[in-house]
Amino acid sequence: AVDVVCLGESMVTFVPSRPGRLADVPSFARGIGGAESNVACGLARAGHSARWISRVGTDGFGEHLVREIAATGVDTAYVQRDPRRPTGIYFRTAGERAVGSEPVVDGDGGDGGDGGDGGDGGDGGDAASEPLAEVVYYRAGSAAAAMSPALIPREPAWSGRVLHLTGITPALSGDCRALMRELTARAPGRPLVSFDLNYRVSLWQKGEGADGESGPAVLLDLARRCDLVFVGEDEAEAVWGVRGPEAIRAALPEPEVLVVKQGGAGATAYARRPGADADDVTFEPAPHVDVVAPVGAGDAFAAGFLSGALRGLPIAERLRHGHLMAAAALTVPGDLGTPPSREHADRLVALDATRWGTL
Ligand code: KDG
Repeated sequence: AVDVVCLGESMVTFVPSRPGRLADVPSFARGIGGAESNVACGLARAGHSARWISRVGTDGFGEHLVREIAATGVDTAYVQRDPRRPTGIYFRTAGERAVGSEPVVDGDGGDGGDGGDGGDGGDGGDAASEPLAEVVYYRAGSAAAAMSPALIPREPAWSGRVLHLTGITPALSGDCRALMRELTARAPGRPLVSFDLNYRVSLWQKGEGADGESGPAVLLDLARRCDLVFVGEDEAEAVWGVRGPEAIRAALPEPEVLVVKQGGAGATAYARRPGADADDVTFEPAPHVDVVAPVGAGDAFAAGFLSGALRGLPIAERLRHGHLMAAAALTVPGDLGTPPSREHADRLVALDATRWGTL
């Protein structure tokens, strides 16, 4: 079996070639984005076998996405092409904070922006002095929004040791919500299901996908069905009004492992051993980095953590591998950084606490 299957929409991304607002910039550089394919690419780079399942149009953007993702070593054999619907695209500026605190960028207000420095992660930022990120999606009616239980059967989605999903998919359409429920159903043959909350407020509020369903309720229900859940502390507050790691765990006791990302401070994992009545709680600080762009950092964190889990490493080391991968993503403008090799990462992860703290 493949190590990890990641399922979700990816998009061609347009980022201004020069700093500025969407209203002003004259040209854009093309990149690729998509939380789940980012995780697949991170895992492939860390030496694991990863498959990405999605749908794209038969347009050039779909061709570009599949080619770029496949080039990182990810298996794209199960990506479907839809001749009637387009590939989703989106435009974003490089600012670190999202307009209206919309948690679209993996930074402040987003999915924790893991590993960010004080200016980026969590509450440390000075809102007034940080540039705002603008994000505009063109993904309503996309090929991926048509993903449904009929189009995406359990097999191949359940063909890996782990299935990684995010809270973006259920915001895309009713079909996508039905698929998420199908894939997280407790039934024979289900692999370990990993879920990154990835609360995208605009998709739930403005998107045609939500159809009046409440994002917070849908996301809580889905998270409860999963085995491993990643949540940003600020994101949990935005979606459920729950503050702090302890309260988040209390609100979400079902997953065997819950990882609460605390921005630039670090991350706390709550892990319940079978038969135990209390969690093992592990906090690992994030190394300090100068953030270039927080986008993609949460995905990289998930990839690093999953890589450590697949290798059977202790929880503290999983968290540290997550932080290292996130640091690589935080220090490049695009979604995907270049993480250290596995050997190098292992040496960094093994540093004692004082040296890790000053990385
Ligand atoms: O996590 C990074 C993603 O935000 C980005 O790649 C785009 O998947 C994306 C989304 O839906 O926001």
